[in-house]
Amino acid sequence: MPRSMIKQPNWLASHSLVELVPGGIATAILQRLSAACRLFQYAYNPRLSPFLTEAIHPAMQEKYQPQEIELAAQKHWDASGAARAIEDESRPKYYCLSMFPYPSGKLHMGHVRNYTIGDVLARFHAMQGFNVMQPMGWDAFGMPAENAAIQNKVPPAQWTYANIDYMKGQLKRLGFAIDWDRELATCQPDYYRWEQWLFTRLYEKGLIYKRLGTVNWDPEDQTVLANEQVIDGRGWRSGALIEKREIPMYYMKITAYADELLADLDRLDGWPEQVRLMQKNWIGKSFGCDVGFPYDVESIGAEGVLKVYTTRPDTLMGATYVAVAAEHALATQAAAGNPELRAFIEECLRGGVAEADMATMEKKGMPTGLFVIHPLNGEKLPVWVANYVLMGYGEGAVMAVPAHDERDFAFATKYGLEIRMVIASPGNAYDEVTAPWNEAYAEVGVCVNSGKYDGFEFQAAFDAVASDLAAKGLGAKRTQFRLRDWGISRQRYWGCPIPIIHCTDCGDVPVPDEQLPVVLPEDVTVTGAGSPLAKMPSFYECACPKCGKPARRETDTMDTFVESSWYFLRYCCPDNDQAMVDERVAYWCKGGIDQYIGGIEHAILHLLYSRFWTKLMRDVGLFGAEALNEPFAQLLTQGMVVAPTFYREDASGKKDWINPAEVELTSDERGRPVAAVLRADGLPVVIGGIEKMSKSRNNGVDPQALIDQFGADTARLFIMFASPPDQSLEWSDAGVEGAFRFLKRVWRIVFEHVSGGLVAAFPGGEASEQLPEELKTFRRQLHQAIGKITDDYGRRKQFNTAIAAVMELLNAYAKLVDESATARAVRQETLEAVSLLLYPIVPHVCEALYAELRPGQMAGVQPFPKVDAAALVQDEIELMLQVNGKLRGSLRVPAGADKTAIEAATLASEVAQKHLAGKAPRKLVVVPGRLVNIVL
Ligand code: ANZ
Ligand code: ZN
Repeated sequence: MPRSMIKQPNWLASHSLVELVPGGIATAILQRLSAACRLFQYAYNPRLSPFLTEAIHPAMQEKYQPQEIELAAQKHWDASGAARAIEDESRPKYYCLSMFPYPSGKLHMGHVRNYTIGDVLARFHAMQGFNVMQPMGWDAFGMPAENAAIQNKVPPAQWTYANIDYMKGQLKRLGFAIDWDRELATCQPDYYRWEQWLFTRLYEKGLIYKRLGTVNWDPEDQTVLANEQVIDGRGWRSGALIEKREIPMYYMKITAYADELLADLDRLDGWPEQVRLMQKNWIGKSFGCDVGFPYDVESIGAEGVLKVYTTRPDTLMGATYVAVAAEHALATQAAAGNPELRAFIEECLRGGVAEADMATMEKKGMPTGLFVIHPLNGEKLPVWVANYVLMGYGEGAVMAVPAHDERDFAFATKYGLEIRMVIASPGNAYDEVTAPWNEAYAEVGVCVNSGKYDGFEFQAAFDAVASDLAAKGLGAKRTQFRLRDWGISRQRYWGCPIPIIHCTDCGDVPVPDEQLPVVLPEDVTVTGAGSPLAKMPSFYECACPKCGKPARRETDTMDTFVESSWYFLRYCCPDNDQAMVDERVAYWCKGGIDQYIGGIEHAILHLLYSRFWTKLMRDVGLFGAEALNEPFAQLLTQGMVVAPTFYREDASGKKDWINPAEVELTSDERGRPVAAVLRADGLPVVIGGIEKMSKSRNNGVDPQALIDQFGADTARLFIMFASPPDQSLEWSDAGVEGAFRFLKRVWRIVFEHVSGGLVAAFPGGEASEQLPEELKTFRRQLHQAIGKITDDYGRRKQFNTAIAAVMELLNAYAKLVDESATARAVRQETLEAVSLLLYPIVPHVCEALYAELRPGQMAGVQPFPKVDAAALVQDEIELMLQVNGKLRGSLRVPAGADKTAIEAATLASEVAQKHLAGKAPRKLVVVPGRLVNIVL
């Protein structure tokens, strides 16, 4: 067909369809023919797929068929290596990291959410021209594998690898653009050997050391239990009363980095403030003072000083007793002749040591009958044993100031100990008159009842007390951290073996490099009673690397937090069998990993340990010149996935939780559930609250069922649409169906357009000026949406609003009436843009749609749509501006401005301000398109 016969606007002539379609004019015609006539209704065939640059572009399938489209797209991405990340200095890099999963069996909705967020960011940045790396791996060591092994009698390794296999399949089915060449599992020797290697370096540097540590000992199972395996003081399996035991353990000296870990928090401005605060509190730097209380020799029977640590030396004159931890030497001494006290101490020792419980638990104590002397006023103060004093913090003893410390207050009130106010709050009603107190006044203020310190403010009192104590040799200022060294020994099997050999002559000898890795035997039987390693002479019998004599290999393994503290660095170079990391870390991690995404439950330990390991590796010199100080530049903590709960109660009041999938709901007109029945028996079930999806409430929705029914794109779209990434997401079947309907609608819109034949997209720029008003207005909306969505993905990371903007845009699209060739070009432009705008979230369907719109082209490699500045320009018109009917000037307003807008512009004009002089006009007369008259 000669070109002249096709009626087309000027810009089309120079930007013809022929150039857009590889294969030339013949192809273009064929396409039009086949699309327009629909003679050949090809079933969607992946091999003849629109993803391939084949000459014949089959007619678009009318129905949205996610399963076929998604598999075809995935196949194509795999074949083209779309997600492969290759170092390329010429492009800015974007390292997009999601917290790797524990291979528990199958993905849960929290995983799907986490990895979808990561994938959206990865794909968006790729379209923005970044060289993107999105890796994935497996946090593969840990207790659940051992529990499963006991239950199912399969070795933990076998169970773990089977789970990895299955879950990897699920991740692939979700279409995440993961570079699987970088996959790693922490239970593989070629991963953990480097951890062992670093362990030996750190051990030699004194950054790992051995000392006694307290563990939970189950006397019946003869095994050490993790805190979570101790339930009400008893072993979870045996039910035996748990004892505290001291055993040798390895510790990492994280306290040596406390100051740096704290100071660098200030630089992490890409992290949520809340997480920084949690880390800050965890590190817990406190400025305080040691205070010595000389023994009362009469009661204690010896000379000595009881040391306490306080952050409030300004309250020293208000100390009315001292309290020591159950493990404290004075407690032990007093218990010797006091069976009641001994029983109390034993009770304390059995209790959990979880610090979180300390604040809320009931304060309990007993007097020891011992006394100490107040260092400044010489008073005799009683010594108590109290369960709220921790042995591991400060000196294991506190000076108690009930008037100004909540815990001391609760304790003193309970046991009738004296409460003496020494801090007055300026402008507050706290004084002697209001005593007895209802609560402690824990703020700072001005000293009262404090002798020579009366009238001193906090810092002045702090300094004066500290120097008076120092003069007596009974104290000095001291800064300390709450952070403790990290005990990494675990008496478990399924973990990374600690690379130490115990020799009777040479002591603890690190395993030499050439003997690494110390491989964990995988073919074992786990019974739950003690570690299998300790029963395997083939594992623990060895020769001392130093003297060659028979020696014993350490059978403890490392805390699994160790593996997760550096996996993100290994992703950069997983294939290096000569070194832990190499120069590729410098490329990918320069300036920090660009985005880290994961659950808030890892806000403290995992992130802190990862920061610590990064600094350790830096100091061992592993990063070369490009020293990496902090691993994660940007952190996004995703919100919880919550869902309704359903249950039935049995006669004893025990709740039987029922999965939402088994329940049939009846909702009121507003969509709120009013009744629920169990599908199986049609009888009612109770509707519980909305709670975090969990096993214990049986309210998890299986992502697999969702994918099977609607496809991955619907799952991804629903999850991204239901709420912003950092907020909690409420599961809703109606929402899922809505997401599916939306994709069907997009499909139909494109189908209808494509059926009318393809055209070149409207090019924008200068051509915009000639557009009729309707198209101009619509294009303005299109390009405003592009601008907004770009900002939503990039800066705001709020994908729900990006989706909403596309929805609005498509509503406007549906209302377009213009059917001209130009309008078709604008429609083409819009639909191409929509396929790219939605691509990061629903890449499969967008890949298919884009291939229909631009045969032979792939959406994923296109640049993200750009705003056409020309489209944003609003035409202005000029109105005459009169005052009392006399022409006084003119007013420029947007062409489409309504009456209210014109009135506002009038009042804001210089002319109006001058003539009105602050008064309101009597009247404003607007003659649209012509003039405004201000009547004074
Ligand atoms: C007297 C006092 C008066 C205190 C007052 C507070 C308020 P941070 O900031 O976390 O370092 N403390 C010291 N050692 C303790 C231990 N082993 N177990 C439990 N509590 C202990 O907290 C320091 C404060 O915690 C110290 O300051 C001490 O109580 C308490 F109006 O001393 B304070
Ligand atoms: Zn030896």
